[in-house]
Amino acid sequence: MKNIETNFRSACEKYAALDINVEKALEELAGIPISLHCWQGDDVNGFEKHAGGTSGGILATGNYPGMARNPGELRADLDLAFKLIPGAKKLNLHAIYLDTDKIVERNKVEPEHFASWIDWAKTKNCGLDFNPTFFGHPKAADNLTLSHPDKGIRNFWIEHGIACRKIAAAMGKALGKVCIMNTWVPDGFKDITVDRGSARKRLADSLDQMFAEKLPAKYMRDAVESKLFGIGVESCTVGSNEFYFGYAVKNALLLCLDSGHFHPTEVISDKISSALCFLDEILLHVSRPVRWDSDHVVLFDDELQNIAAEIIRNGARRVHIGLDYFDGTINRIAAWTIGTRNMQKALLAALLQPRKELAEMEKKFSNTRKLALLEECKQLPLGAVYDYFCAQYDAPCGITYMDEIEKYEKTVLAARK
Ligand code: RNT
Ligand code: ZN
Repeated sequence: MKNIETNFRSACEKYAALDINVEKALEELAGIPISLHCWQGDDVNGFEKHAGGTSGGILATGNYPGMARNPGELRADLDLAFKLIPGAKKLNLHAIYLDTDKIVERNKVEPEHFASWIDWAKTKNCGLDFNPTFFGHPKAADNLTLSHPDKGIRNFWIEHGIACRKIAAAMGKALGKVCIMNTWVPDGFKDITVDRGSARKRLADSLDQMFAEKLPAKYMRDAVESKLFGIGVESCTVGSNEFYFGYAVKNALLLCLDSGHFHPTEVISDKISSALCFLDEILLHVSRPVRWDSDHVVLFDDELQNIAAEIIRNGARRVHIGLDYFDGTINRIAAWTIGTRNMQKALLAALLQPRKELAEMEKKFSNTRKLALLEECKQLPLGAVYDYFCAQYDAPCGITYMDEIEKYEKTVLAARK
């Protein structure tokens, strides 16, 4: 602790030389919640008795031992992840993570099926986010749900969406913290698609029905998530970026930007300020695309730092941050911990930039000095400040979090056969 404190004080001096108030940055960081995606804990399988798992272009690979098999195990794993990650957090649930022994059809899910999650969130003093699950189900076998040509199938999924919005509102009400409900549907076509227009009109019509009832914004808000393609739906995704950008603006919903859902050279960091010109709030699914996969563990890479910088520069209050990746080849608790801590470090780096000075330089076309300063910022002692933040929250500093994860792996995960 003594070292942490000493290193922190000397870091503060370095930042002070650039007129940056580190304590203020840490206060701001503490107020920015990151929503951990429950589905990293069990490779998106969920706990339904009759369906679940991935389909519709998403896929978790790997068979690292110790996957959570029920809500109790998932919560125990999350307890550890929450302990190892400092700062404000939320938990993001999917509808397939209901906690009940009964078979409950998707269109019949109710808040009571998530009572144990709400209780858990109360003990953590954290908010919940929610997602209807439009995949891993016989009625999604054609990779079409809300845009399916069959009205019966569309209605089933509309009912699911409506049921989920009520659950999201109940979560927000019970916890006194707004619940963001994100709608992603896998709908798409494998090969040449000749009537994209009709499919998109059906999707818009189904969404209109699903979102028809106004629910209190202090309890729940709706987001819609676009995608470019998935495995098996390579040629046309009905809910494309243009579709949802238009739909969100028209209906004043949140737009969800997932970092893995665009062309390889297209980045979401550049989309944040555009979306915020037309929308009050947006949701991010921070992820990392690698070739065909959109969901690798989030790294502290250039794009993550750019995303964080845009969040801070455009107002963190308007950007809800969720993570969305699933890796079954490494310890799943470590996957949460590494990705979330990286997101936090990137936010901290952005908070510790001389933002005003940089913007002034840009305005005055002092581009050489701006570039020089940006490069200097890369040498500032971010790690010493993050260690101090961890210590403030009794979270491990540096890689020592792995010691606890390895201990848990030996004692708890190894027993899950
Ligand atoms: C799929 C979307 C979606 C899912 C989760 C499980 O490509 O990114 O957000 O990953 O809902
Ligand atoms: Zn996503």
